[in-house]
Amino acid sequence: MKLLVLNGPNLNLLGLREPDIYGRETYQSLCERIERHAQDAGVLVDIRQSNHEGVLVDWIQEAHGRYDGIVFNPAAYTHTSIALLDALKAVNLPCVEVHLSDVTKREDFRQVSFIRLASFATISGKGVQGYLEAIDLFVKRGKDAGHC
Ligand code: CA2
Repeated sequence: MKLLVLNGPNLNLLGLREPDIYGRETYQSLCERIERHAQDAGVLVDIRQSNHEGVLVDWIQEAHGRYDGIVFNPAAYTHTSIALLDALKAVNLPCVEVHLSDVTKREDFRQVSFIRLASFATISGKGVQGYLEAIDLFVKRGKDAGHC
């Protein structure tokens, strides 16, 4: 199984600002933990981050036929981007939406998620662990479907 892990704007700043909300772990450490967990689970992962909506749209489009699913933390674009929703719908790849913080307990504007509409699960408020659980969900889904 091959998964694309996508991260949206400002997540490259992890560990450098707002540790009370997003934790102390750096973006590099996040990537290392995802890679280690994926390897243990027998899953191939490519991890990418962009601050640009169009770049994320391009990567989702290019994922068609190359990946079995997308683990996606669209960051602030979660709450605004119909373009990302349309891209996910267009490629029709299974997606798990991940948020480090518990968005359900934050500002009103974070209660809307366009990405949720194209995701089979949302994991929120579990920090880096949320990405690892998203990988596990894909593995379980694959097993349930008899693919591995
Ligand atoms: O909780 C999450 O993972 C979010 O997707 C993070 C986004 C936020 O807009 C979403 O509502 C919830 C913000 C990402 C910004 O990341 C930073 C990390 C460190 C310092 C500053 C920003």
